[in-house]
Amino acid sequence: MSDSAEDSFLQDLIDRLVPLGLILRGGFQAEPDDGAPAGTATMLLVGNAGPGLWRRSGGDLRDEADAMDAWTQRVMDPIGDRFGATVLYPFGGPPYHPFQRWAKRAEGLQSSPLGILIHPEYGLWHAYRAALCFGETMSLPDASPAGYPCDTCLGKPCLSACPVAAFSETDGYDVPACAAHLRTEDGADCMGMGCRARRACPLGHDFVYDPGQAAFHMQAFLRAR
Ligand code: B12
Ligand code: SF4
Ligand code: SF4
Repeated sequence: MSDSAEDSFLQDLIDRLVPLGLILRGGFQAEPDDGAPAGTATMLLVGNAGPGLWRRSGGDLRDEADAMDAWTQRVMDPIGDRFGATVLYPFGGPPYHPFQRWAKRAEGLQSSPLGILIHPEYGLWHAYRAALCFGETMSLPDASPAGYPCDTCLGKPCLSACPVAAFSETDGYDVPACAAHLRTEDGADCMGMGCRARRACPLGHDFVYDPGQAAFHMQAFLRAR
């Protein structure tokens, strides 16, 4: 593809994602140890940030198990067909595709002390929904390191905000302690507004999920435990 054909190809893709509340989250040239399907030359990541996905497409979720995953597949499979890409999803495992590793390559992000990738603009309020795998090599802008705000974050409030100290820099995330708390009356705050540790981060305040969206994800997390 020529550079201008690639530009219009990417713009066409973006134009199909935006009305759904999805965004193109960068891409990279696949290396043999990336875990991409054989023959993949370029991977593009699709995801969401802030309340946009919920506001645009939340009403299209159906009353079914894993409703967000099912919706994602319904909208992304046809996009993959149209653009000639194999679509991979972050769900459906184990084993899982290494979406966070791919995201680090695509956008130059790094892990926060919570395990979630921190984005300089979106903070902790973003996620990945699909990866598009192409056989052609596309020229993509290099993912310049996005900067790592956690290094200079005074007091790292995310690590002390959890009422049951489920996060620690040395021991990672104590999932059973978190889930047990969420099942109590005191867990209603996290269940209704989203993880308090995530909310304590000073970055990305304009992207904090709407309460309905946060509650949806917390319920899905707890159901899966
Ligand atoms: C299994 C899983 C979990 C497990 C265990 C996480 C763990 N200890 O590894 C559980 C159920 C606990 C979990 C919880 C959450 N998860 Co989760 N999870 C995954 C999943 C499906 C697979 C991870 C994996 O094993 N990958 C395989 C390895 C080989 O891939 P990798 O990229 O090389 O590995 C990375 C991860 O393991 C990560 N990691 C290590 N420890 C932890 C701890 C946590 C909490 C997380 C999120 C990641 C993480 O670091 C590795 C190197 O980068 C991914 C989707 C995916 N396919 O990646 C989402 C994913 C990592 N989760 C995500 C999210 C948002 C959450 C929640 C915040 C969901 C919520 N409630 O809203 C919660 C966090 C808890 C909370 N209190 O809110 C996002 C993170 C997005 C981002 N900004 O980085 C992902 C990418 C899903 C998505 N659709 O975007 N998750
Ligand atoms: S509170 Fe600070 S250390 Fe924690 S995720 Fe936010 S920027 Fe990083
Ligand atoms: S959801 Fe609540 S209990 Fe669970 S880790 Fe976050 S702050 Fe802690």
